[in-house]
Amino acid sequence: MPSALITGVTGQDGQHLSELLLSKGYEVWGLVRGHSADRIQAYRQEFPDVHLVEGDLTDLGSLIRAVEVAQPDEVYNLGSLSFVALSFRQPEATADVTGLGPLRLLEAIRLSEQPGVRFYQASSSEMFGKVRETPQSESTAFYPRSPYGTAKAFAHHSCVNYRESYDMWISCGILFNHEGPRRGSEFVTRKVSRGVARIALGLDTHLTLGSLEPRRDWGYAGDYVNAMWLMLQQEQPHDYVIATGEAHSVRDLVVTALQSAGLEPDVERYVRFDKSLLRPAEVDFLVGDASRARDELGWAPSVDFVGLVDMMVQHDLRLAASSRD
Ligand code: GDR
Repeated sequence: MPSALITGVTGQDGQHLSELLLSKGYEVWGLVRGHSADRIQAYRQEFPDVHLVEGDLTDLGSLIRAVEVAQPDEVYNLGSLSFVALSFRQPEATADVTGLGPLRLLEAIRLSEQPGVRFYQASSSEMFGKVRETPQSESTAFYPRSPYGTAKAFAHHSCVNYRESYDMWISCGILFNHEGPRRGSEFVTRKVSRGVARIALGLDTHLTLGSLEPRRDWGYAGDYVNAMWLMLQQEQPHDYVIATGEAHSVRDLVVTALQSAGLEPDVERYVRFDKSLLRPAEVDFLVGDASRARDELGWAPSVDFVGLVDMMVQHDLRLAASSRD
């Protein structure tokens, strides 16, 4: 039975990946910090078969112990401080967790003398930031626009360097935005799907957003964790862009969500602007070229933009209706 250690196990991707690996017969270990009890409790209830091991990406000793306990064949590093807006307010914590965290985990694996471990790093399209070319591929130069993006770029380069220096088995997935009903409500897709569901049920009259102009390449998180697993099953480690190849603006997102809830797609009526939601530097337009993943991994997304938004809105309509009753 192969075993896998997942950091960030209670997050959106951690949950999808837990589900996937358990269904494939893995022994799954999740790294959790001691003090996020509510989240851990909820995760435990949903995934009673996952073993939890305590550790923190800011603490090398705890990572060494976690690797010792779990004895993983595969390590998926999904843990990070992942909300871009927050990274501007907590740049140092972001650099520590999101940037140095993966480096510490690589050191823990290197020191563990388990040479066969395969490592997945959650790299991000935020590294492309102020894009140098469109669409972005594995060879596009990075130009991050946030403390989060710079931390992810550091982590990405560290992974490449460890792969080349120590012959470690490391693959980085450069994932574009990936969403779904498990997404946290601070991210724009979930904020919109929840907000629109509440409007449709008469619980709210509007939702409040920052800029409606940024464009993103939004895919379904369930599809994206499958790509992570596929990357670690290859003969050689490599870095892969994972994206749908289609971009939509935040405005398109609102229109599609309103339609999915059966409301008039009248953005001016339902959305209020709050300038405090603008970021000091914005990423205007991201769209990925996932040809390598398609050709080498046989990976393709199964959910398109309208299907994704509809899945989230319908989920939040049910949720809002049940909490109202
Ligand atoms: P992003 O995701 O920064 O792309 O990073 P997010 O959903 O936060 O923002 C997407 C775009 O929407 C604009 N926006 C708003 N965003 C939020 N959160 N709330 C608002 O009210 C709002 N109004 C407008 C943003 O300015 C932005 O342009 C996500 C994260 O999951 C990262 O961790 C991950 O690495 C990347 O995707 C790929």
